[in-house]
Amino acid sequence: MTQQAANEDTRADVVVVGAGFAGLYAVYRMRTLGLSVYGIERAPGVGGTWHWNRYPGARCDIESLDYCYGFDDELLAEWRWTERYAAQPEILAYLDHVADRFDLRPHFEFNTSVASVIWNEATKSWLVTTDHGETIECAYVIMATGNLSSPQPPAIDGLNDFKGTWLHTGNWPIEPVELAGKKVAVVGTGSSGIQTCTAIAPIVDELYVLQRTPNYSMPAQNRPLGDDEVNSVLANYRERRTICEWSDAGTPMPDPTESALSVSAQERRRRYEQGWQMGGISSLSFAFNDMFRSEEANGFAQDFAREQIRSMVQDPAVAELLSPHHHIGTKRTCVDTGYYQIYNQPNVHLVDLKSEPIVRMNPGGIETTDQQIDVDVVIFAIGFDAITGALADVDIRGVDGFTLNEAWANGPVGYLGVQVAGFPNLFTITGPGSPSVLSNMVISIEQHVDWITEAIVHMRAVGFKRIEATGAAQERWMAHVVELANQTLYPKANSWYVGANIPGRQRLFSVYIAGCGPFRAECNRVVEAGYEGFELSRGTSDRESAHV
Ligand code: FAD
Ligand code: N01
Repeated sequence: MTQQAANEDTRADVVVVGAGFAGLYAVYRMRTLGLSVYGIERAPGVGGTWHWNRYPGARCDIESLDYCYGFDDELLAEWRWTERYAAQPEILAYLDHVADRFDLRPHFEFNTSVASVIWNEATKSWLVTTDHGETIECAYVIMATGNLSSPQPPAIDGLNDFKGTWLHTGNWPIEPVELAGKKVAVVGTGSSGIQTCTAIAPIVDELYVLQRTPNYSMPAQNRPLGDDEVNSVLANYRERRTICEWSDAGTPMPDPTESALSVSAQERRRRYEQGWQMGGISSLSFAFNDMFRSEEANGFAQDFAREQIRSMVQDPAVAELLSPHHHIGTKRTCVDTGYYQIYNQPNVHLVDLKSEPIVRMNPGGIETTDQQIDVDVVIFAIGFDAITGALADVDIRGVDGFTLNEAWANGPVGYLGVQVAGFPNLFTITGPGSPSVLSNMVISIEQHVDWITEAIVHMRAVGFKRIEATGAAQERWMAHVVELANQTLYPKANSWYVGANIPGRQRLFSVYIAGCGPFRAECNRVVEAGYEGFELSRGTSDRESAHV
């Protein structure tokens, strides 16, 4: 942390929490406004998701050429992605490069967690306190804390009795973990579990995959990116980026326009097969426009996916256990390179936790109702307290001591994903009510940070110092978000999207399902309507530096 970043008495115009894609860009944009920025990050370095998730096989499922920043042409031209879907080390190297190229690192206090963020009505400023006991007073707070950054801890009896090593995919050590020749159990078969199992199956002695619910996984059809391909994409990159920004998912794929019910069975199959060859998370969802809306259309895609599983897995009983039966896509679809084929290896054993639940862990490994599984290493790929976890962990108190956890007692709410009513000048990135986790997150992150930056520019231009979403606007917006979601199959699934993976959590589908383009249009409209739904006022903060 340098003096450039914070004033001597630890005041700053803006505190940014988090140094992932969102926090890095937020610091960059705030600095371009001439504001003093104080960044705080729990990890020892930048990267966010890509710092923490170093498990074997971790990689993105949005194409690398789109899962990157678009704000700087020189950055785009100088960075060369080597694969269609980059692996974790490459994405982390990219974010390290961004941090150095734009000199962002000195703005951050690393190895530091924010413990509380308290609004002071008297001074109209925020007091941000860290776990080191330091307090920073600031005019604005940007919580760039991530939607998938709070790993769900394993709650299994006897965990501490286990004599081997246990790890969580979402908090993987920086030091190399030796798995070759070991007996390993992986608990959980979401994206992280599927990637981990696929990567380690060839090197471990025995692999036990403990599956509670099977998930659909699409073939990545990953491949190296050659210079010619990259050059041709970069030659028209602005056009491609604009398409991403105005699309539903934040990707350059054209949004589908036809119903699966409007074509013959033969034509449907042809399109699914075409999608399967194309690969990626949208292999089946880009074929037709009603996969997420129509039980029947979804059923066709499910049948096709289960048929693929049966064709890849030799043992029909194992194939059946691996075959999901929920609406495809309503739990995040996984993307793999050879996942189903690992079950044809003699060292890979599928354990069906539905028929034999875990009883406890013990010194040797995991005891289920049917067997003792002795292993050297247990890898928990059991997911995150998604969307709310990182923010709920911080003691955030707004006007009149109203806490964020009170605001979210009935599920996460927000206005346009950037603010929660009752918390003036505090911004969230890809928060509730935005396309967030259903979009290419980097597209969404840039849009949010740009919107916040423009809002601050506007406030400075007209002499306002306080911006706050109104409760009425937030209520209207969330009602719209929920109404749109209820027209789809998404809310029916027991997914982390609705908080179903956290026992006792109030279910709420808080993601804006209409997608990036319609969301961007609404955010622009709100600005054109004079920041409709936000209260802007002069405030009287005497804690802002002269240039704010
Ligand atoms: P994060 O990257 O999560 O960064 C948040 C940071 O805030 C973290 O470093 C955390 O340590 C810090 N933080 C949180 N709370 C505190 C606190 N109290 N004090 C201090 N620091 C704090 N999205 C896609 O669009 N495409 C993909 O292909 C994709 N792949 C993914 C793969 C994995 C394995 C995972 C887990 C997620 C993936 N995602 C993907 C989602 C991914 O999280 C986002 O794309 C993006 O990286 C989020 O960036 P962020 O900066 O918003 O949050
Ligand atoms: O977590 P998950 P994840 N006992 O919640 C099981 C992104 N991501 O880390 O379905 C036994 O999806 C649980 O079972 P069930 C992406 O957005 C992207 O894999 O609840 N099992 C499930 O199988 C993704 O969606 C990539 O019955 C338990 C699994 O653990 C999000 O991050 C890669 C259990 C958790 O799956 C989260 O993915 C990785 C228990 N007590 C992550 N508790 C890309 O490829 C949970 N489970 C881009």
